[in-house]
Amino acid sequence: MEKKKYYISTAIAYTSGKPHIGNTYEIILADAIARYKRALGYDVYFQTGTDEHGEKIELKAKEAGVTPQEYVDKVAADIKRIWDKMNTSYDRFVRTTDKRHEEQVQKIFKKMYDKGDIYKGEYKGLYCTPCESFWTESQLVDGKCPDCGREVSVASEEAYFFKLSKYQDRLVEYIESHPDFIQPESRKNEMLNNFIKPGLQDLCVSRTSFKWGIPVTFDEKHVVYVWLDALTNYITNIGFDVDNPTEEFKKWWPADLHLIGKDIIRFHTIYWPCFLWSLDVSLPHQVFGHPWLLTNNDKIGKSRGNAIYADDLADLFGVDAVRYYVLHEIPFANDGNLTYDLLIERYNSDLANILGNLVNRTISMAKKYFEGIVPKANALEDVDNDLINTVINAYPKTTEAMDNLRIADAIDNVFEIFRRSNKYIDETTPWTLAKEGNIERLSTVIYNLLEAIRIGAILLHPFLPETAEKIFAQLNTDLTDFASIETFGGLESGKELNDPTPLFVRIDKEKFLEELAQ
Ligand code: ME8
Repeated sequence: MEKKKYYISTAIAYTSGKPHIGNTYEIILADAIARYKRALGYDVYFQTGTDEHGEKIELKAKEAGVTPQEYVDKVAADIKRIWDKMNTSYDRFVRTTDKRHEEQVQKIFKKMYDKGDIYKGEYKGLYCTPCESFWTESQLVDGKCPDCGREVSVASEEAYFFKLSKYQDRLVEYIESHPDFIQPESRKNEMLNNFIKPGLQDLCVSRTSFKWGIPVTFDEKHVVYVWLDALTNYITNIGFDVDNPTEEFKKWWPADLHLIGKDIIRFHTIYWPCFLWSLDVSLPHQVFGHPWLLTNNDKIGKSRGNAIYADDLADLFGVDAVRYYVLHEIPFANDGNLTYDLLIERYNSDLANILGNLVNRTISMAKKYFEGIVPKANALEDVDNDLINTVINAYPKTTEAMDNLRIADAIDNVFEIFRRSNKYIDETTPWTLAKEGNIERLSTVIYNLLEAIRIGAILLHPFLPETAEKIFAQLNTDLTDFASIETFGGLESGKELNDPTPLFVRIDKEKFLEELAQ
């Protein structure tokens, strides 16, 4: 049977600077979804990358005394390094300075122009002549240029515009008849009521005030507006061509999910659909605007000086601890908060206590009582059924949560297996069974625990791949696919376990925070 395809993308990160933990959250979230879909048997294509043009980048490069290309090469490499360090399994890392992308953007712009969807007009704004910059009313400081403080005057320059207004009714109709297109639901209403229904203005899609962009082929003093350039990455990199779309494009498009942050939903659910319609291309199935990660309940900003970086956190706590924290702490629709304090608490309570201790205790008991050989489960009792039910039900429950993009709930369902297993140890007290010489029952209890851990690790894999692999290695099992967790009892008796090694070493919070402050 042919595998069902699944195309997931993240936003492409600005190469204006090093991405903070909030930006990195997105790639980790996408990675968990992509890995889960692969484990379910989907043929997955997972795309991420960098957004490299625009005035801000041109300015940053100037400040740094390098060319824009040198600047973006360095930042893009840093972004890729962080994505790799966080163990994300993207299939392609795209860059908007890639030749193929640039050529297609030029063709796309031309096609829209030939079709009449892009026309030449006049951009009117408040202009500061010495700075050669246009400003909007709200950008002014005391009615003056925010850069140099001089007077601005009303001026106009020629620019190309995209006819958003032409697609307004179609967009309203589409969004209303496709309730899953924009998620979460609250965002859909916000887009319809605050932005689309009040009326769409035509969009200025070219700039002449700076050079670092993709030139318009038939009018070279203009560069393509950065959002038209950036959004099209989702099609240009899978073989889209205005004249002759490739088989690759036909295979993957439409995307199943554009995963993006809440601040850029507008671009993805208003501009993007209209651009696609202009090209006679169908729309992606879903756009999910995830909430934000805050630090100390404050917005993270590079200029605010409160940026926390994923690679620094990973050096301190390990990659999977960071993955766990961000996946677990950001609910479906509300912002999540990150502090060192909270991270250490979660680390100690969930990773070290609930998961790490369970695995360590269970394997140690198997070593002690059965010389490390997986025992047989012959003496089932009622108390076992509750454990087994919890373990078996976790799979469909986790899948359902993932299907609804409730990733924090999904990972919590997996941890339910570990919490239940710890309780099972308290209920069955294996050490008492050993003392009583009740080997039949002790075998069953240890087997059930090992099997619960195996199933839990398989479900955990998409979220914390490295930890899951460490558990598989300790269990010495190759039975690691989703098909092997539909029934309880797959783990082979008679196999020898490997030595237990601690997965997460408890952190002394006070001491750690003190050292960090030094
Ligand atoms: O927006 N928490 O790039 P970007 C969670 N280049 N997510 C956050 C966040 C936070 N604190 N801050 C930002 C861009 N994000 C464009 C995208 S796509 C065609 C072009 C998210 O580097 C943000 O919402 O500013 C976006 O989805 C991603 O990080 C990259 O942000």
